[in-house]
Amino acid sequence: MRVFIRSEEMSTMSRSLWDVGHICSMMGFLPFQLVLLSMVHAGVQVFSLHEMYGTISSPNFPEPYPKETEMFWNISVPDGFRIRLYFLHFDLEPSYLCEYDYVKVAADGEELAVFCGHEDSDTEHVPGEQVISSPRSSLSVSFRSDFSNEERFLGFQSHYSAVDVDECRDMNDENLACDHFCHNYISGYYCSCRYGYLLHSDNRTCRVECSDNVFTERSGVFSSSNFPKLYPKSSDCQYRIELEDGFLVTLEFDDTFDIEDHPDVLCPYDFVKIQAGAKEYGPFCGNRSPGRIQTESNKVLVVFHSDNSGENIGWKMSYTSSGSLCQAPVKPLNGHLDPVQIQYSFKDHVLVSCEPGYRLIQDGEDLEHYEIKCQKDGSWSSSAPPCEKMESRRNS
Ligand SMILES: [Ca+2]
Ligand SMILES: [Ca+2]
Ligand SMILES: [Ca+2]
Repeated sequence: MRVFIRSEEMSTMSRSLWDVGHICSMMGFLPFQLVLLSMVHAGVQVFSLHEMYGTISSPNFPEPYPKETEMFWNISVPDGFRIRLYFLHFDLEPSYLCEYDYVKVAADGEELAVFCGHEDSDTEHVPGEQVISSPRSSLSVSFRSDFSNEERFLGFQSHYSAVDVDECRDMNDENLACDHFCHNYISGYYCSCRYGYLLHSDNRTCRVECSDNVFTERSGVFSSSNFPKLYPKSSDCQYRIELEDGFLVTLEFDDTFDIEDHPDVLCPYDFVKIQAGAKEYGPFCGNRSPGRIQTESNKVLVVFHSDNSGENIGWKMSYTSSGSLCQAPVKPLNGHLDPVQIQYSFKDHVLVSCEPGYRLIQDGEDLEHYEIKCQKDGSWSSSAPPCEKMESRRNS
């Protein structure tokens, strides 16, 4: 039966001793306080371990450990490793919730395990075969014995070793995981990308080179890379439509539209922006297609930015262009125009010709055909020359 003072009473005692020391020091008895301090802290021994493996055991092991002992081992290994700790021998004084003597294992300020008791009888609190793994590259072990031991307890012996973290398998943080391929090696890992992609300077995400798309045709179609599959991360893409002066570009986004967005902030992650002359459209993101945008420019720059996370499909757009309109040309008498259209616009060509027996007369010469062009200012290059009867021309 234990008749000793338990820990709470001990700490009360220590505290009152401290108070005595404190009062004495205020009264000028400094030496007494210093002695008292070393008494209170005398039991705690702190060790820093930086080796890749090692042994930690209770004092005097395998002889019984002394009472009133506090020891603290701080193990740290290089980044990219974690620490595995296990016990080969364990024999501490048993107690309810290990409040007498114990071994505590902690990491990053969190308690991972508390052990006490005999290996054979106290299966609840002994480590047994358990292997403790630190979440990161440090781990601390503390041992404490109280002021009495009812029997001879031999203490413990444990071993630790640094093991490589397989970041490819154990990566929980999405913000650190490789975008495409992950390669583990001892003490670290690296990422690589599928063919056609480049590793971003974050060494993690895979970007594409997509800044040199130039379209000079009067109409066309383009989209985010991979559309309608997920678009690449960490990319800044540029699509330029460059048409001659006199054309106006109209853009039409496909209904399938999916760009990472935010419920409260306007397109903070990924976005499409359009610059057309002095006008800007966007930023656009989310799931609603911007639809049709009628620009007033012949030069349009579409910019698409994606950040380093998220999985979205992207966008697709087609563009058309229209030129300035020309009034329908006047058909010469006994002549015809080809093609006949409801509307004529910049760059349209019209071929003027005459009915059989008639010839076009232009500057005193007779011609079979004559071509007129709709110009960028909406005027025709010239008017259609008249058709004259061959007979009358010969007779004249
Ligand atoms: Ca004890
Ligand atoms: Ca590794
Ligand atoms: Ca994103």
